[in-house]
Amino acid sequence: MTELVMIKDISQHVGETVKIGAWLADKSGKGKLQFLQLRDGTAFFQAVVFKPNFVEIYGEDEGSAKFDEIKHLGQETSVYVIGVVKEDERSKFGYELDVTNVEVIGTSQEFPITPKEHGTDFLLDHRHLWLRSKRQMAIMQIRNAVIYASYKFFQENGFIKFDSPILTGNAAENTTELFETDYFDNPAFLSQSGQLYLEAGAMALGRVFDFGPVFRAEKSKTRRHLTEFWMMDAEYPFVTHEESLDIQEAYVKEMIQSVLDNAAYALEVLERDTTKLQKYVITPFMRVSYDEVIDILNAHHGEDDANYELLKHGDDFGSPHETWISNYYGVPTFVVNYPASFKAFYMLPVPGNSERVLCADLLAPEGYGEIIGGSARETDYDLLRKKIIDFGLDPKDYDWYLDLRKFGSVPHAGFGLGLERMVTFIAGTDHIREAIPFPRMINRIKP
Ligand code: ATP
Ligand code: AMO
Repeated sequence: MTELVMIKDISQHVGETVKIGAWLADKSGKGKLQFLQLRDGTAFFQAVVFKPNFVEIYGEDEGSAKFDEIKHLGQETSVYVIGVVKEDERSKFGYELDVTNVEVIGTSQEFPITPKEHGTDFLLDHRHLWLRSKRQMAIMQIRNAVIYASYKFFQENGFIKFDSPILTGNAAENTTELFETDYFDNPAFLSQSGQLYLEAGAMALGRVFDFGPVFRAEKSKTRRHLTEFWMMDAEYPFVTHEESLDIQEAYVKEMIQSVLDNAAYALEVLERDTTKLQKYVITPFMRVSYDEVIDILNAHHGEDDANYELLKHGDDFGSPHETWISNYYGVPTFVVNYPASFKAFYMLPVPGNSERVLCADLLAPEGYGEIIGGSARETDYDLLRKKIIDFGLDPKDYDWYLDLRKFGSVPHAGFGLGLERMVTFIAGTDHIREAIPFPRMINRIKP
């Protein structure tokens, strides 16, 4: 018996003697009993040490000494624990380990994260240790399930993974949010989105996707913004905007279903209401236009808010409006055809209405707000070049991107999904900082 059993698989070993490599998350008990809360990254689980068993196995002196040693182990001591797996209804997990031996691997100093109240800054300063908590483990497992589902969805639907560069010479999105760096005495920028490169990929390989870190010098401190986050970008030729929304909807549903199937324990730890998640998988997403949304907000919002200022068609709406809209529909909702004036330069105008563009933001329900931004792309060389100039950008920086419209330009569309926003939504947590192992925010770059 040399192979370690992972805690998540313990139910497959009822009646067997197993060996677990774990850390001691907590400990309780008195007299002849010690309850060890073990964690190995896959789950938390209770092991029971009963002194008379130890005396029976090891004799009075050695058995008592071993039991006393276990009684004094500190939180986060690393151990091999050997024992027999038993079904036990009293245990939250449904199973317990009847311990026959504990081997200490590494002792632990006093662990700084105690069950007492810690402020957010303290926890973030200790992020390298905070990650060991049950809740953080659960969120990281959901993140993993979302990543796995993303690769699966795209690979199974004919997309090719196409990696865009992280060091770039031009802005993809908003020039005020660029991180600049020195590139051999010339300026370079950290990528905000792989989209422009993916468009080149789509013209070469057809359906492409990219999954990597992107960077935005976000000045605002909100529950939904990081300065470094992971974006899932996809781009596809010969696809209409409506078909693009179909792809996005299928993708989001598959991610949610995959978490329900593969991270059930994590959802339980987080006490996530899974009936809501199931509903999002089976219910068609809403599709409403920006102009309808303005009317709906104006019609309903004044009812409970006397200070509400009417929105004009053409106004950008903010995060409280987004929250209200996504709660109003109760399912993920695509808001389509925003004004061109506050969207990116590369978006294709709505046929017959140059003031609106064929784009969509997908708003998650339950107040989680935008999780996807996407659009159909301008295909005409002259119109795109004019847009670049109108947006105050230098067409020379985009010569390679403009080239894509010179050699067999085709209708194409794509989208970008913020991984951490998706994870926050599926996990049902409050703040995006817990959805990434080491969050980068305006005042935080350590650890
Ligand atoms: P566990 O799941 O290990 O029993 P937990 O429920 O405290 O621990 P954490 O991952 O530590 O889970 O964090 C849960 C939330 O509570 C976080 O959003 C954090 O802001 C806060 N928090 C975490 N740990 C503490 C603590 N020791 N004291 C106070 N607040 C905490
Ligand atoms: P957009 O700018 O809307 O679109 O970004 C796409 C998605 O990325 C996420 N996101 C963020 N997540 C965390 N912190 C941030 N600071 C942050 N900013 C954005 C959101 C958002 O929906 N190139 C286009 C996509 C495209 O059209 O293909 C783009 O980047 O979930």
